[in-house]
Amino acid sequence: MNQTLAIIKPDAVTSGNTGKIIAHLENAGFSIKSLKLTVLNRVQAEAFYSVHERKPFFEWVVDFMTSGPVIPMVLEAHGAVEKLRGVIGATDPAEAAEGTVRNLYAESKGRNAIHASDSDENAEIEISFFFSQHERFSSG
Ligand code: 3AN
Repeated sequence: MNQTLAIIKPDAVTSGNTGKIIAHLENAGFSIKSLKLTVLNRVQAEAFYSVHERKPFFEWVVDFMTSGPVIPMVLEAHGAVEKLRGVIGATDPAEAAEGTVRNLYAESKGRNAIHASDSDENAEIEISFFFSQHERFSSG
């Protein structure tokens, strides 16, 4: 079993799609190992998106991710990182495959409903960013 980090973004939380997205992820076969609702400050959002700090959308993404509550969660499944990327779909909802989370719930390339880690290495870093060891459920 592998773990990955998902974040339901402010657009989806504010528009009332949290429950539907969580149901979608569970129906896809993920087991939730940790979850909380929190509000990021600018320092946290800048740190989380630091790999994008030279991109033209960096300020925009920091503004957006601090604009309302987010729901980070640790998800477990076989091949969790790749599986979740498939379930959420492409960054731009116009390109996201039918039935993916972004196809169903994203508004635009920026307001795109959900984040998912892009590698096992980043999953571990991103999980640790949001959850301490004792907040992470382990069945084994
Ligand atoms: P993904 O979230 O699919 O891994 P990345 O890593 O290319 O996508 O981008 C990280 C985040 O930056 C996206 N989730 C999105 O919120 C934001 N982003 C990417 N491209 C744009 C853009 N052109 N305009 C606004 N925000 C963007």
